[in-house]
Amino acid sequence: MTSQTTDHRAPVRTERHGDILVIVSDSPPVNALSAAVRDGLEAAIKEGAADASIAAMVLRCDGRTFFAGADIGEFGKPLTGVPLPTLIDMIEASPTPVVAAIHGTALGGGCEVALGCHYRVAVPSAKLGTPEVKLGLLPGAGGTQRLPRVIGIAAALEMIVLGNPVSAKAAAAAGLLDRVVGEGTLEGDAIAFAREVAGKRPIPRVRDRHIEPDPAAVDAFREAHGRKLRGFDAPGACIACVVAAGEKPFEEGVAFEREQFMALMNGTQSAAQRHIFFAERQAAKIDGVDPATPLRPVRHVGVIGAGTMGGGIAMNFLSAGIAVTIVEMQQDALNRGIGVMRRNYEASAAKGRIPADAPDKAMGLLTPSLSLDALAGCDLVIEAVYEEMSVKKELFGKLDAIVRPGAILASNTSYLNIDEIAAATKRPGDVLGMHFFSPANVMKLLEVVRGAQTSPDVLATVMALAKKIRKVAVVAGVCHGFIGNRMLMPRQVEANKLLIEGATPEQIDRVHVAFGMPMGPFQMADLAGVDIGWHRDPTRIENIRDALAAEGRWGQKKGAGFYDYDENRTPAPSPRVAEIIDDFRAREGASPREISDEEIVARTLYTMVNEGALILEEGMAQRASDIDVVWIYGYGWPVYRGGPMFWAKTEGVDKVVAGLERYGFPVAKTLRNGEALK
Ligand code: 3H9
Repeated sequence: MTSQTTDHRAPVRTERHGDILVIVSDSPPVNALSAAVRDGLEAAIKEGAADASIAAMVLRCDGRTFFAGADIGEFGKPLTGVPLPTLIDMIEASPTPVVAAIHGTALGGGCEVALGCHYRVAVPSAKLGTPEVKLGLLPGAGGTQRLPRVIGIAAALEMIVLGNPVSAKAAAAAGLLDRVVGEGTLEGDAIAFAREVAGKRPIPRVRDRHIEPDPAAVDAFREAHGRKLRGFDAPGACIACVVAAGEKPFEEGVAFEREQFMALMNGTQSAAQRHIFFAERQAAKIDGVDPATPLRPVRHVGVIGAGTMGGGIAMNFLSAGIAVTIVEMQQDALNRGIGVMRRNYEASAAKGRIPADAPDKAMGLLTPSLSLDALAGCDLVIEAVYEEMSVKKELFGKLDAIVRPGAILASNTSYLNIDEIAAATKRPGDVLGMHFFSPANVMKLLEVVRGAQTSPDVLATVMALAKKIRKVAVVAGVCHGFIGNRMLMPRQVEANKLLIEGATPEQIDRVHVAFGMPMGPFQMADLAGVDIGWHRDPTRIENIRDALAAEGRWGQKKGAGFYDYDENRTPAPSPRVAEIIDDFRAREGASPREISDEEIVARTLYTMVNEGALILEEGMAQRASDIDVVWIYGYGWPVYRGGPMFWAKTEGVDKVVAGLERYGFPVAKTLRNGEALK
């Protein structure tokens, strides 16, 4: 076997293995199909096609993955190099067969390249997918036309419109792979496969396959998934393209796909979703901390509190295979907490979301205890106890004496001052905040609160650990409510004032839901509990919330809050709440007026942006995009609006500033000069 290697510095090289030309892309970290890669592939395919001694070509990638898609960083910039659709057409038109040899994740344009190849083989651990919809796009290099021709309309809808990748096994079963090869022998196996198929004619081309329309599959898909796709532009365009694949000749389908792709690419939603893709990755970077900082090992985690929060926190680690000791004060509370955790796991297994043996595996890593002493050997201890400074300080003082030196001590507080908590220990450098969001085993956001004395390696360790437990972590500074809850406050204050001035809870919630939030501020209060943070004195009624709490209108759990609920928890406007609001209006001498939706937006959303700008000015967030990540992953801000700071940019700084001024809010300096939105 001879092996010749061409230019080593280029991202694409060719190697001859007898009559097989192996084309290798080496463009770390993920072999994104940048202009240089596309040009290199074009040259390599031409080389193979022009050489009569080459019987077949194998296309593979070095590094951790096959092409993970088009280079997202190139989007929105002038096109250079050969366009991806042209390259894929060229591969498909090659008179010499091309075999895609896949490992890692063949995503988006990467999957489309594989579909342009004449054959596809992959290792068992490989995944294939078209996640463009998550970037507000659709597979725009022929993917919407080729994929349905290979796996059928119904399966293509699942992959293209939901954007979730499939395993090699599933891909092979669906006909997307011709063979699953050995895990460690991809290149050799792909070459052997290429020799098997080299002489077969005609060369199979996906574009030549014919499929029938399948309106029943399209209706069933819409029925099953329509609700969760509400507000997004891309899924509808994806569906239209897949439908076109069944109805139009290939070339016409591709032209339709191109038109739809360009419309999405030039729209605000995709810009917002691309912004979030990079923002999420940027959030992991810590200002002023060397990325090479050695991390502390975290093999055993302690959690204090087995309530909803503590149990949820513990599950994150157990699911990631990390041992947890959980401590409660009373046996029955401990038993209850552990029972809830097990039932949560079993429900996931019953729905097929995790393997059948996963609940036992996870619960096998859990050690319950009634004593803090059981935490002595932990590498990280997270407390999730009552939100009261004196309680936390006492606990941290005790932990300091019990837990081994060098272990990290974290508080799950949502508001309290981490520096004050750290001062209760002799190791303030090892203390920080880990603010999980409820339900903690589900919500992706983790605010990591950096105290004045938190050591860089402690912060770096916890940020890396967050990725391991599949959270999106954002560094926050010490301030009341950190990033997320601090921005919630002006929204809450204004929403309450608007009620007095003439709005209804229904109107305010409707504006928020129409904006794309999963629920409005009053629906959220009812879900979380109107009594949360209540002073518990029914005779002390200072605001509408106090009045509701005093009457036992604690929200959904009581069947009454800002809304009345029936037994299915369906909300209805409450005449009693209207009376309470009227009482307050009378008490404050306010005569209700017509409130416009525009005023609600300015006073409840622009004020959040303003608070975000203050948070940046004070250095409590590292960058504006971190604030966006907090709101997307912690509070359900619609991802197609890109988070509050990105959204404010799309609204226009001038409009936001004018809106704030119209209603008398002092405008943050960096919002006024646009710096906060950069
Ligand atoms: C598309 O293909 C459109 C076509 O249909 C039509 C075109 C005409 N481009 O996530 P990680 C960077 S749209 C540029 O931390 P992991 C990423 O920013 C594309 N950069 O690693 C990060 O940079 P940094 C469809 C990219 O191991 C670094 O690589 N494809 C791209 O956790 C490591 O990333 C997708 O949507 C890219 N395509 O996960 C797939 N991908 O180190 C998007 C990654 O500076 N990618 N980077 O922060 C992914 O889902 C994950 O990155 C992947 C690896 C699963 C591949």
